[in-house]
Amino acid sequence: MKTVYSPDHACHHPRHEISDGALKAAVEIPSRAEMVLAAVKAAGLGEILPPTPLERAFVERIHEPAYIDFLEGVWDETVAAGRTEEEAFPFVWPTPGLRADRVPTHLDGRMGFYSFDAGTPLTNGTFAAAWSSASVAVTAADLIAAGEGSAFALCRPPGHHAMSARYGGYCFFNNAALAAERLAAGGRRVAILDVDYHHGNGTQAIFFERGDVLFVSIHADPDQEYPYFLGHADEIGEGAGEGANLNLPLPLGSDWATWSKALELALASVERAGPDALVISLGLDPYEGDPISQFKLTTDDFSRLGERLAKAGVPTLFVLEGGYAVEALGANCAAVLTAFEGK
Ligand code: Q9C
Ligand code: ZN
Repeated sequence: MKTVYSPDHACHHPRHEISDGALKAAVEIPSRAEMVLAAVKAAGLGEILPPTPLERAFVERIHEPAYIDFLEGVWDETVAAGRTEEEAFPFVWPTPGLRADRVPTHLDGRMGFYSFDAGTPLTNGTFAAAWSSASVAVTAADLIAAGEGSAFALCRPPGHHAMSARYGGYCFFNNAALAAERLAAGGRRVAILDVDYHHGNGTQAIFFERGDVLFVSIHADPDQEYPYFLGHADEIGEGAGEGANLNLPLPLGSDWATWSKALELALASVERAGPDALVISLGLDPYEGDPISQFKLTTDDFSRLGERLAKAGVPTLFVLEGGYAVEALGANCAAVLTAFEGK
């Protein structure tokens, strides 16, 4: 399996994030991607390729032009406002009862307009890193389009929380959605299976009214876990997308016995859709040792996941999402990918 990787992820290097209402050490940090890269090299997974340049017009199929402009310019605005912190955070949002039909001119208004949480630090190099991450995903999708049976997009920052015009959950561009769009644009039917611990609210929202891309997600119950406001079982899609969205929320503390039952339901739904390509939003945060998550998957369970996904028999693109147990990230990622390869 080929891996697509860019060192430009390291341009996004937050020191802090706001988590549980307080300023904490950031967990979505460059060493995550470096650990995963080292592990795929050590495992001999296959060639490691750089991304090809990404066309803005293609990104605009998923993200609003004004949102792309905002992300591209926000750090200059931050500096121009005289701010000297290493990160910038929003703190006010157009919730129901406030107006969302005007984009404010002030930096704090614009940050709030284009985000949905305060937990996602913007830094000097965020746009460069997020753009490179999206490029990695689309380049890897092109490998599948060219006939590869599998590929790994070593994306950082992650993407599945990003909506068409809102960042959040450490995500800026929705890498998996861009990859799925690339494959769907070639006339393929696409399924996305999101195994990150957190619900992929951005990916769901992007495809909610589309019937050509199935979205299935296994995640912690949003009543008890981030992102809190999406990811329930009654969200089944709308219009042409009705029936093309499946959420499988699980209780905190779920282990492989529980999780693998949801996986079987997820794959049964994928099988019914009969896709030409499968995109896995590969969050490694269901791991028992993850510092911000409360599922109990082991490294061996990640091997079981890879083995089971291979049995689906569909060309499969793995897109890296979350996972914050930095020391175990490489082993867990390699477990999925090498088991998929039957190694
Ligand atoms: N106690 C991804 O895994 N913090 N994003 C939640 C709840 C935000 C996770 C804190 C978690 C975002 C891609
Ligand atoms: Zn996650």
